[in-house]
Amino acid sequence: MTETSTCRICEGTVRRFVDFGEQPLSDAFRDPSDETEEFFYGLAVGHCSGCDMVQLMEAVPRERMFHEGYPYYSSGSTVMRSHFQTTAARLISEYATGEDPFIVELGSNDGVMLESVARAGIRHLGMEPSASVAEVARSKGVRVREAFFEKATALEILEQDGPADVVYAANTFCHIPYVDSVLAGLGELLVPEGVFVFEDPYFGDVIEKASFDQFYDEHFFLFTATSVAGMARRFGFSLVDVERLPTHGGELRYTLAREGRRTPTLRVARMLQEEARRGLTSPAALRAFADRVRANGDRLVGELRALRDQGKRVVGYGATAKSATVLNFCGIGPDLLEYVCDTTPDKQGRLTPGSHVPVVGHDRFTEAYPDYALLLAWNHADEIMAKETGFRDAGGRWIHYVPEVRVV
Ligand code: DWN
Ligand code: SAH
Ligand code: ZN
Repeated sequence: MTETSTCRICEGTVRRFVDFGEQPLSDAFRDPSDETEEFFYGLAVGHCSGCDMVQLMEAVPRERMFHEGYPYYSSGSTVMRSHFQTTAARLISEYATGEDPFIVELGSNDGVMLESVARAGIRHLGMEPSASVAEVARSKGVRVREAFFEKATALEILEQDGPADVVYAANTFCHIPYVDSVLAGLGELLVPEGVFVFEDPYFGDVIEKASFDQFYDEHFFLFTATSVAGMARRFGFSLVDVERLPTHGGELRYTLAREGRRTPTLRVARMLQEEARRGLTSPAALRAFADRVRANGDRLVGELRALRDQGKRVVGYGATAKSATVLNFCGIGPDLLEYVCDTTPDKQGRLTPGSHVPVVGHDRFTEAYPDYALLLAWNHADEIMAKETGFRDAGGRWIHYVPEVRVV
């Protein structure tokens, strides 16, 4: 893997700071009878000193990741469902105040957020290229267009529906290397005072928790307030608000408006100051992160091998996209994990990408509790711990690997 690449934001030089080697597509759960060759790409992460953006060194073509077989359904978590209901209520009360408001969502997935907007009778459109999840959203009364959002599709929306008051994107903008096209599209689509609100995993949390599995094919960028403020400026926008969210292991919600149209909140300045003080992307911080990744990976494999040698039953909990990075980077396969359980029907009966651990339904877990469960869906720990008290009562123990390897 090369040591440098060209920055997607400023065309400066991106320098690699961590390399996870060859990786499969994180959401390409394999049919056991599939004999075609599995697709791999080089997963390494770099930092651009020109604009401070953290990004992957290599982009996977978008059609390989987002298509009719995309298996991630956002409504699979109770906590996330309630998060998106609250979000819909806020978007409506803050931005749907005009005569005939129009709300657009990028990456609307199974309609988890827009179903509340549809129910409120507000004009809306979900942009969602993955047919599998778009279909579920439609069945909930959500209006969806099955396409990638970019400048060309933004212009088509504008022509058909007129300008949008707010465009929202959760866990989607960081999936898009072609930000120039998306921000140009937003420049066309939004009303003059319109805003782009988006939330994505926060690099500040990745550094703090060494949560290295936030890096995988779909997560092209890991943003900070500093890098987003710079990116916005470059494309005629400014960062006017920022808010910390507890979702997905720590995220930031950013609000962009056209330059000069809205006054930035105090929170923006405070966040930028805090990031500068923490030195989030300093060479020392990036080096320390890479060291922790290796150390935690080694410890995790060591723990799993020890348990196997003691004849313990160990399984994985949650066939997350993130876990592709952990399992493949650490070389954890069916010799160390009996199965990974997951509530998503589309993932069950398949094998985890690259590492080929069977994915089974949640029933398998409760029918005969294992001795240990590796919490791959660590970002949903509170929700999962609250409902899996039976596992603990049966003497089961959880293996965590974020922020460090712990058995509890
Ligand atoms: O950014 C992304 C996020 C929003 O979703 C996408 N690129 C892809 C996906 O990433 P992920 O797969 O890492 O997301 P989650 O939400 O951590 O995935 C949780 C997985 O665990 C799902 O497959 C559902 C499953 N699950 C379960 O089996 N039991 C989840 C919960 C809460 C449970 O109780
Ligand atoms: N917003 C949901 C889904 C996140 S998964 C949530 O937070 O849970 C990312 C989603 O973005 C996928 O459903 C994928 O199909 C979609 N996506 C990827 N590129 C996109 C683009 N250019 N425009 C719109 N959606 C896109
Ligand atoms: Zn740059």
